[in-house]
Amino acid sequence: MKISESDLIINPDGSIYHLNILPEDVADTIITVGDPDRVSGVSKYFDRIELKKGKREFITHTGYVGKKRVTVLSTGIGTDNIDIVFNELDALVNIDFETREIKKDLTSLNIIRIGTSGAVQPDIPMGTILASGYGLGMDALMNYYIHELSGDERSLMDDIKAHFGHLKHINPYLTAADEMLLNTIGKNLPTGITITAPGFYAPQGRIVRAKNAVPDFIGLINSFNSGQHRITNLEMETAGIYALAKVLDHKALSINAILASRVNFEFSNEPNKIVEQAIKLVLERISA
Ligand code: R1P
Repeated sequence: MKISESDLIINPDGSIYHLNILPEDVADTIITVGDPDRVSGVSKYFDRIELKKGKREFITHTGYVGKKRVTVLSTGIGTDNIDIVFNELDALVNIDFETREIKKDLTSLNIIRIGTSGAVQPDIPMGTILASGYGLGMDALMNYYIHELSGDERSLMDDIKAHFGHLKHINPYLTAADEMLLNTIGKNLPTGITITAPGFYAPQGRIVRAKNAVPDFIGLINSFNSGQHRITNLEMETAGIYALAKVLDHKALSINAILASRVNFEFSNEPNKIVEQAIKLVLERISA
């Protein structure tokens, strides 16, 4: 079936609407970062850079790490942007832009987020590089997609709903990391449930001047416990990445550079160093 020109917008030069890149510009291994400036922080380690393109907050560099072709792409902040990035990446590899039809042979991308995050457990210090075992979304993105849970996700979700059930305005969603990526790129890293919030201040329990509707948000999330599962950190993209990757049959892993301890009320004085360590670790493991 032909996908309409308003459902999937292709620019006159054949590039996809927001990302502004062509199908051949995308590698099968993709690193996403939130901050557009972090794209060159990753591609400076490439052995060869093949292309640099961009539009708005979506900057793309594609090149080689050893023999591996890798794309690094900035998403900007939030799961509303993840919706755009994931649908457009998927279209670039799985829709024939000439016929506007879904290809017969589908491509499953390996997508690794390198992002920053705050820890909510006292034993996870600033400087930790953490792999998200699960993404737990407190945002509304997955109210708009059909998202099926595995048996493990369903039973963990039941416990999450019991814990957060009194927050009537939130309909949380949960997705596990891709197991293969977790066991390779995320090997031996601390892991846990990452909460994805629809904002940075009250939605992450920060108190500045406005009055927060959810009292002691950090206490509420770090007291959750289900078997060996606990909530370790907070950020703004992982749950959307995991859920949309699953819906679209891609593989995803989120690697978090922990810059803040929300329980010790601290923020790192060397955030760039921690992000750099996360970048180097991911690139070493991608090319191994
Ligand atoms: C907020 O400052 C931003 O930082 C974190 C959050 O997820 C949010 O995008 O990640 P990035 O550093 O990857 O953007």
